[in-house]
Amino acid sequence: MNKHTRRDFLKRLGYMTGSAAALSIFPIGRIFGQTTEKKRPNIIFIMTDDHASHAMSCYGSKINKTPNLDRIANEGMRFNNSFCTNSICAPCRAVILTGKYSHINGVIDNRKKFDGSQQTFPKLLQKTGYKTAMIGKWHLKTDPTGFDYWNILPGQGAYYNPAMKEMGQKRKYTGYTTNIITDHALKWLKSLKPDEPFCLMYHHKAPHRRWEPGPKHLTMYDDVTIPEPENLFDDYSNRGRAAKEQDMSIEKTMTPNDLKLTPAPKNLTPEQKILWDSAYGPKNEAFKKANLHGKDLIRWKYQRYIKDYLRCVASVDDNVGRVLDYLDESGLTGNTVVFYTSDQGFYLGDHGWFDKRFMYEESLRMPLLVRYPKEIKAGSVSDDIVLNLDFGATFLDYAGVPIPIDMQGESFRKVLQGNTPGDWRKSMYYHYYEYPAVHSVKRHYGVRTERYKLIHFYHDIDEWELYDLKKDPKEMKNVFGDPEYDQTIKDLKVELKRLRKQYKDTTGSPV
Ligand SMILES: [Ca+2]
Repeated sequence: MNKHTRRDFLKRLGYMTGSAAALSIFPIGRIFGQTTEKKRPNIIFIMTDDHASHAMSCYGSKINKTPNLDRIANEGMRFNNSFCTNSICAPCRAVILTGKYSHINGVIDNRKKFDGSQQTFPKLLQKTGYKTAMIGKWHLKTDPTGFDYWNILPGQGAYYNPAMKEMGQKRKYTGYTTNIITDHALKWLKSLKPDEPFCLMYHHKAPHRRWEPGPKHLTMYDDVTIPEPENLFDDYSNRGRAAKEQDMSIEKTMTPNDLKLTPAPKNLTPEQKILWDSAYGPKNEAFKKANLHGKDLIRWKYQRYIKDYLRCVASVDDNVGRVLDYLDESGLTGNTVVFYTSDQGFYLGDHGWFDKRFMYEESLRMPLLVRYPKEIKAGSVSDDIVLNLDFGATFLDYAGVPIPIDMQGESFRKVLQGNTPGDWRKSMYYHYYEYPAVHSVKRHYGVRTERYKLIHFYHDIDEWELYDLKKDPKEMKNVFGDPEYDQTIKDLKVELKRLRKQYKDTTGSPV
């Protein structure tokens, strides 16, 4: 729904002002009545932490299989150009909740606290009769608001035997966190009354650093060598200082703790510790004996990292399968919109890196799969640009709830129906702030279109980068300053200025 149709919709419902304040106090649920209420779809928003789309078989992964995630793609739509607006955990979550860029919602980096008194989509859904729940990784420092039920990991949370905070009460659980979060999600789904529309935020910690696999997957991939990305040994020539001065490389940044070369985590039960030690002990012994150096050592580190990462993903895949099975068994599949995404992408050895933050493709791109049999053609694929900014508006659209004018995202329900509006966005705006900080990725903003990406590193340095994604999809050559692209740069700067104005971003240096 674009701004115009949004306004028309508000008028049809009798709102003349369209102000967010008016919307948030009006009991919209009564407008719909009982009959319509029953038809409103349920929403399950599955989000993982740092799961890159190139580790999903439905995106053509060369390194793993994700059969349950693929089910969502096969029965729904897969997005090739779903992007985040600020590639880091807490900011992305705040953008999703509010439908507003970081400079508006206040969470520009992981150090900021989320102001839970502001307008969020769960609050708007709740006011219209939706049951809302937030289960799993939250990472916003303040307690969740707008949820009938919440049970979250404090901070980053633990991979094993996690403490969780349930409606304000701390409790400890025994087991593997990916399984436990799913147990809570299923328990909540089973507690709902029939025909009660619901919205469940089901959020995994996995596969976030330090990639601790569950007992079931500790030895998965032991007998195989995972293919390396072609730019694992990138030397950052033809790039600027930002790429050269980061601190997120597999070679230099990854710690013995990341690589499981240290003793088993202290919080394991004796049974879990036996399994952990029997999995890593012999492999670590072999590593010490091999006495690796140089590229061989980097190659070993990559294998250790990527296998642990993929083991964590395998558990997510299993557990998403449990939820999809439950929806089938309970007859909910037909009337439930299921989203799968991750808070941003991740470097899987690409450019020699792990982590995220940069506007480069691997961390800018979010996986996005959506299934809703009533409206979405099975096995469809979209190249339209959608953003984490759009989720809130899309959920409200499905629920028949007016989208407040001050939400900056747009509903992509029509895109999902295979009927993309002619004026759908052709470019996206990005802004990353967390510097100086861990991983040393300098502040930058930029614009990405179908073919080009223009980035301005404006803090600490003043450097521009331009990538021609058609000729250089791996972004190995900055062509800013190449006369061939003079006009392209002029056009992209105009577009960047327009987007900064549209989204009211006056932070960072002017274009
Ligand atoms: Ca993340």
